[in-house]
This record gives sequence, structure tokens and C-alpha cells, in this order.
Amino acid sequence: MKTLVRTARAFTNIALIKYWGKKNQILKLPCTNSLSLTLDRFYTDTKVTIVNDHHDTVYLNHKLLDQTQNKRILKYLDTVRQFYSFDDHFIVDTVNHVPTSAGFASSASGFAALAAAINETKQLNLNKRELSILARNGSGSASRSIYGGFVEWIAGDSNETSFAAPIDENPQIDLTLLSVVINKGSKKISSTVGMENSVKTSPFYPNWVTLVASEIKEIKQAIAKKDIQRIGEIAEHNAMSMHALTLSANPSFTYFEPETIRIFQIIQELRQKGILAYATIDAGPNVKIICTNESITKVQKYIEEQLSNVSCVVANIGSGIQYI
Ligand code: 2P0
Repeated sequence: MKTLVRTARAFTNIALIKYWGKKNQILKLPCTNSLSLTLDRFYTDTKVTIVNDHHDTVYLNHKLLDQTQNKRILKYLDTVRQFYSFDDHFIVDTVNHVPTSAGFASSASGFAALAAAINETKQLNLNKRELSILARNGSGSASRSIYGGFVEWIAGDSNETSFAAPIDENPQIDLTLLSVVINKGSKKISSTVGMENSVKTSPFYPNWVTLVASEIKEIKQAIAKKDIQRIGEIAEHNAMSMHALTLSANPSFTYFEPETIRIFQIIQELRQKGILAYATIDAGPNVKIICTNESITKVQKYIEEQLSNVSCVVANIGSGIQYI
């Protein structure tokens, strides 16, 4: 009898305290803990089928990937086979559900969904911690997308001790996110390369490690108190400090574009008007704005009035891995 293989669904996450630097490139062990919020608007659905063959095939959004495009996924499948000592090869069918130009990276939801899909197909019966470890080996930020709500990735110092843990999977908090998309193109310096250059060459990197430790503590207190303003303040400061590492790397680089700075100025103007808005920016030019249900409409209206060439997408708090 053929068993029904379910599709795994994983949602993307936005880091409020960023992961920016590894102490082990192969295992993707980060230099610091990080803390994120899982979002509901962008997710990846992945189904994995075992084939009677000696190679893997990968489809993304129903298109067959060529040998360059599927390289990272094939390498990951080799790692998983080695971890769990099996020889099966797979057809990987993955679909990214992106609201019109949301400006989110897909590696977090992508590798979380792939790890969960392999768990399902191979009946590995992994618990969430083991699943987080497996996802981390694909992409660091994917370790956090196993859970919903607020999530902390504990850096650890080995494969077994580096995993995400939930802080509050279903927080009752008035927080909503506005993603402002400036540029939909892929970035020139990948996160992997950007963080490696920052660790190696920024004179401020040791300070970053100290800063993250204290900001994680502070933001967890703010989350417990549901203090949205404090969450925003800490997240914005942490994001700007991460980007200071790129500017202070040698050679210096930045993910910012002129509109990134403009939106940052607009956010400061909005705050002066008493409207709650705080920025967080990942390894790209797009800005994600932490808002409340009350402020988000005003923030979006103000941005669209000031800048005609950007698009906005609203996201709310999302859940962890699902099987559908
Ligand atoms: C984060 N980012 O915490 C940080 C903030 C981007 C900026 O995690 O090398 O794609 O695959 O582990 O997970 C993006 O890095 O990097 C990222 P790898 P990943 O969300």
C-alpha cells in the first residue's frame, strides 16, 4: 500500500536581533544567538518523493532547476543522507508563495520546508529541535522558521547544541509589519559572503557579539511585557548596528540604496508626529517597518505619498511548520 506523503509548509521570519556571522561555516554555527518573528505572508510548500534513481531532481515553482540553480539544494541533500545514513534520492517539488513583490528572502522558509518534507517522506520522526538543527544545516535563518511567533536561535557550539527554541508561539501582541519593497532584484553580495567579510574585517565585530547578548536579554523582557515601543527601539538599533558592520568591513560595502535611507528618515519623521514605526533591514535594501494595527495605515499612506516607486506589503505573526 502506498502511503500518502504530505507537503510541508514553512513561513519566513524576520530577525529582530540579527544573525550576522558564523564561527563554523560548514555546520553554520553562528557567533551569537538571534531572535525572530515568524510571519504569515510568505511561505514555501515543499514535497519530497523518493525515486528509484541515483540523482536528485529539483523543481522550483513547477520549473526544473538546472545544475547551477540546484547546486545548494543537492549539496544539502547529500548532507542529510550522510547525517541519517540512507542512500535514497529524491524529487523535490517546492513552491514559494510570495505576495506581489514582498521583498523577503526565501532561504529561511525554503530550507525549513525542505527539512520538514524530508522528515515526512523518510519518516524520520524528528522532534522540533532536531528539525531545527536539520534546517540550520541548509541555511542558518531556517532554523528559526520551525516555530511560529517569537523564536530564539541558541548559537550553541556543536551540531547538536545549535537550534531554535520558541519564546512565545502565539503572542497576543499588537504588532504588525509593513514590508516596503525598493528593489526586487537579487543582492550583489549574498548574506553568506557579507557576514563572513564582516566577521573577518570589521574592527567592530567583537562589540557586535557583546551588543547582541545584551539586546537579546532586553528584547525578551520587552516581549514578555508586550512593550511594542521597546521591541521596536531595540530591533531598530540592532539592525543599524548590523549594517554598521558592513560599512566598517574592509573593503566596505552596504546593502542600502538611496530610498533605504529616505525611508529611514521618513520613519523618524513619523515618530516625531507620535506615530509608532521602527525599521529593521536585512541583507538587502528593503525596509521592514514594525507598526501597530493603529499606526500601520498611517505609515503606509505617508510612505506612498512621499515615494512613488516603492510597494508595500502587510504581514502579521505567523505559525510554525505545518503539514498539509
Ligand atoms: C537574519 N540574515 O538573522 C539575518 C539578518 C540576513 C540579515 O539570516 O549563510 O540566508 O545561509 O546561514 O540564513 C540571512 O542569512 O545565511 C540571514 P546562511 P542566511 O535573518
